[in-house]
This record gives sequence, C-alpha cells and structure tokens, in this order.
Amino acid sequence: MAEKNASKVSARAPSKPTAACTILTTPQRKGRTTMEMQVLWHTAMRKAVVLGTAGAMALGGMVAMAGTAEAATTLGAAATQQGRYFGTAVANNRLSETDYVNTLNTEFNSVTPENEMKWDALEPSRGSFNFANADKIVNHAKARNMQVRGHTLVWHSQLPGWVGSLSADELRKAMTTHITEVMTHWKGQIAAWDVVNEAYQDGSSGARRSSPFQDKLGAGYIEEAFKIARSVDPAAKLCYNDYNTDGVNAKSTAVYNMVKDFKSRGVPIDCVGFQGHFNSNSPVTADFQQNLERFAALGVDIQLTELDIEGSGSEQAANYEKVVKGCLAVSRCTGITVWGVTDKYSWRSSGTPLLFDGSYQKKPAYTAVLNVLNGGTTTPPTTPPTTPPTTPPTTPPTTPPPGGSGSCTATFKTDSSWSGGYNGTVTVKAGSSAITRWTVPLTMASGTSITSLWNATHTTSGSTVTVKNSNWNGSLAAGASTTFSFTVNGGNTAPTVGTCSTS
Ligand code: G2I
Repeated sequence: MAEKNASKVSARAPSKPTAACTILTTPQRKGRTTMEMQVLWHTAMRKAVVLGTAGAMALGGMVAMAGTAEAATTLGAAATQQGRYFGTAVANNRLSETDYVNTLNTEFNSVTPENEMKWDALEPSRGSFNFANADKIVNHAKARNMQVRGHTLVWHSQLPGWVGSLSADELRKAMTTHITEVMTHWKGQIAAWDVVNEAYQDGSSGARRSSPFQDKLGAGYIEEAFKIARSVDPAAKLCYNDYNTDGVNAKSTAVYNMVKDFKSRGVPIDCVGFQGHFNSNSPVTADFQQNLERFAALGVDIQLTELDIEGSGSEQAANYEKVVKGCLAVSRCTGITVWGVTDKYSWRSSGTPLLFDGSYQKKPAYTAVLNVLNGGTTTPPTTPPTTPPTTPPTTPPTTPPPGGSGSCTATFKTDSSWSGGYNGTVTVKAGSSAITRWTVPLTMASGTSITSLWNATHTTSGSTVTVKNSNWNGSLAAGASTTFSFTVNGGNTAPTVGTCSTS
C-alpha cells in the first residue's frame, strides 16, 4: 500500500494537464489571433473526444460541456486540470462534523494536519509516540485518494516541555529519533514534509530565529534535519516552510540564500513552502510571483502551504485571485493549500480569511479561485467560434529578430534594505518604438556585489554588471516596460545605472 500510494500522492504534480481536460486557459488565449484560438480550440476538442469520458470521469467535480469539454466545479478538480493539487489544513476533531467532512471531501484533494503532526502532539514525552489523531487524518485522506502534506518535523513552536531542557548532544539525538520515527511511521504515504518550519526571524536582519535547535545545535541543524529526512523516506518531497517570505524582502532573501547554498552543496531539498498568511499588515505584494520565480529558478518546487487572506467580498476575492494566478504562472508551483476549510475554525476566525464562510457557504473568494483554476472562466464556448483555418501557419523566422530601432530607459529603485545589503529593481521602458532586446549596464558601488538576479541574465566583470533581457521579456511595445530585480550584499549604496541599449 505504501509504495502504491507513494506514486499516487506524489507532491510533484504532472507538468501538463490531462488532455481530456484541456481547455483554453487565459495564458493560451492571451495575445493570440482569432485564427490561433480556433486551432487551439479544435485541438482541445479533438483530444477530449479521443480520450472520451473515461478520463473525465477519473476526475471528480467535472461538468460535461457540449458533450466533450469539461469545466471543473470543485477546487480539487480544477487544480488537477492545471496539473496542481488544491488542499486544506484539517483538524482531526472536526472530522465528525458532517458539513465539514462533506466540504473537505468534495472540494479538496490534499490535506495537511493542522496540529496533529507537530512535535507536542506526536512525542509528548521523550520516546513515546502518539500517532492516533494524525493517523485518522492520513487514513481519511488515503481512502479518498487525497495526498497528505506532513507538517512539521522541526519547529521552535509547539515543542513539548522536555525538549527545552536537553543538552546539545541529547537534543541532536532527540531530533534524529523524532524525524526517524515519525517519517518511518508514514513512510511512502506523505507527499511532502515540512522538514523545518519558520527558522528565520521577521524583519530586516535576515538572521536565524533563536530556538533550542538553532541555539544548541548551531546553524547546521537545518541541513542535518534534511539529510536525516532524505535517508528515512526518499520518496517524500522535503520542504522548507516559512511565513512573511511571500514577497521579495530580507527574510525571503535569507531563505533564498540558504536554498541556493543547499542546492550548490547537494544538501537534499526539494521544495519551499510559502505559507501565505495575508492581512492588511501583511498584504499580497506586487512582487509575489516574482519571488516565487526566483526560488523556482534555484531548482526547487514551490508550494503555497497555509494560504489564508483576511477580508471579505470582492477585495478578498481579488487578493485570492492574484495569489492563485501567481502560482499558476510559475510552472514549478505544484499546489496550493488553504489553512482551513471554513472561517468558523480558522486560527484567524475573526478575519474570515478562508473560502467557505462559517455556514460552509462559498464566498466570492471561492468563486474567484475556481475561475482562475478554470483558466479564467468556468464557461468555455459550447461551439467552436468559426471554421478552423485550412492553410498552415507561415514558417517562423529562422534568424533572430533585430533588437529594434527603438530606444529604452532604465531606472533603479531600492525595494528593501538591511544592514549590509538591499534588494533593488530596475524598470526597463521602451521609448516611442517597440524593441525586441535590451541591455542595461550597472556599476556596483565599491564593496557591493549582486548575489542573485532574476527576470534577466547577467554577466559580471569587476564592478560592471551587464544585464540583458530573458528570452521572454525582451520584446516591449512602444512605451511598455518590464523589470528585473536583484539582491546585493556588501553595503547599501545603490548601483549606477548606465544607458539602456536595444541591440
Ligand atoms: O499560526 C498559524 C500557522 C503558522 N504556520 C505554522 C502553522 O503550524 C500554524 O498553525 C497554527 C494552527 O493553525 C493553530 O491551530 O499553529 C498554532 C500554534 O502555533 C495552532 O494553535 C494552537 C493553539 O495555540 C493551542 O492553544 C491549541 O491547543 O492550536 C492548538 C490545537 O487546537
């Protein structure tokens, strides 16, 4: 069972939606001519007909459209069409409530035990494990083909009292035993584990949080934990999970640098969890997707692990839409988990941050999320727009397009800074003609250097950094702009931005 289930619940979602469920998503529609849309539509229709209803029936929550295409009517089914999962945190003591269970079973295809896999719940006294409550959640999920996220093996909070009084040697042994016993118990059944949770401080320091692990075992405890975890259950994806890391800031950059370091040294890490607890003090920022992209570029999967957004009505819906769109835009963002089924039992209940209200009614945020997962609409056309083209498309050019005759400008702004470093963004704007390539030279202030740069490519020669467009953001219409961002260490003095050129 364990092995069979392991493949079924792999955290790594398939990279492409199943053909039977292909619909024309917003990215597919964007920028296409009517003719191209017709081709896409007919391709989708052909695939749906070839695969017939069997594929469609394999996924719950589908509505047959015109006998061939399907619009998903549940979060889990819609996410599956996008090659992702859609999960929720689950509390064992709510599994006896009918509305709770019905909503869970209908809408979600992944679960995270909200508290039942934390250290205090599993090992209340040293060496004595209590798996019963978490087992109930895992068994509920397995019986319904839902995947399970394990949360969490090493965390400073919800630690039983006995952990705090251990010596360094004993704590190291206890951490090893805890990870080993817990992961062995569910070996092959957990899609992804939050191996280490919330190890960094908030604010601008980028420093580690004080905890028994950090303080007694030293900074290396995180990689020790990941190495132990890999050796116990090699099939589980191993994630680092944190909050207030959703945008580009000092804390997320500290995590970014840790992941980069792990990847460069072969420390096993597969994914980064972004908790996504948003409210007016901690809003969804414009650089949310950009932040996911820079992590994905390190070669790890991205998971939104504890999403909840305080608010109500259309404003809350718009924020959910932004976040879900951000995940879908990043191919390595493999799934989304909301931190609870209903506002009634949310840890931030008064902020009504979830998709179902206290009476399990779908909120505007629910509809917004479902629409985004359905590619922008739940109502695909029921008939093809018009006759498909009969002539083949023209041959694509074989020589690269010229840089364009237009000019461009580049302007710099500091996004955030801390003692010894900063994050900056350069906006590249086309002049009065379109451009297809751009180059921006930066001269770094003395003693400073770029430690990471995303949404562009760069080469460094002494203090000069030459930044060129990525293959997807070189083309700018007249007056249009794009940005690239970077992290700098070694001081706070901004770089000098040279003249933007287009060839
Ligand atoms: O704080 C929100 C989340 C932040 N990221 C890590 C998550 O694990 C964390 O979850 C929350 C749970 O949603 C709460 O339900 O973690 C809290 C503890 O730090 C959980 O609260 C605790 C209460 O503090 C306890 O009094 C209570 O006994 O839940 C326990 C079980 O209901």
